Amino acid sequence: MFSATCGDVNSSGAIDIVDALLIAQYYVGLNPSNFDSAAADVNGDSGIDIMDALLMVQYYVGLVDSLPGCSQMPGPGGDGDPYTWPVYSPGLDYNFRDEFGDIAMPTQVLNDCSGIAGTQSQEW
Ligand SMILES: [Ca+2]
Ligand SMILES: [Ca+2]
Repeated sequence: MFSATCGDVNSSGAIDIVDALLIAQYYVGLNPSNFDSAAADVNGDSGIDIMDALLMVQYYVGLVDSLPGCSQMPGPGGDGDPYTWPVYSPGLDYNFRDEFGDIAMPTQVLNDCSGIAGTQSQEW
């Protein structure tokens, strides 16, 4: 399910206890009004049953922080708009020696650490 309103079965704009109740009503054969069954499979098992209603309750009270059947969901958190990263501007003007003075050239290469991509042993 890739609905932007996944979990919000009554299209109220939020996931709350009413959505859980409507899923439960749907499951027991009632025909709740304003019920969007396309948004109801919140555990992603391709069916709508009481497990979806229980998961909605758990999500609503904060016992779980995501709905596995939903790739996007309204409710706590962001507004759904993609984040725009600020422009990267490497304008750093910093002279190490101004702060720390002259430091002697290293005399050993310590290569006993993991993740070393390379060493600098000249033009210090
Ligand atoms: Ca709702
Ligand atoms: Ca389900």
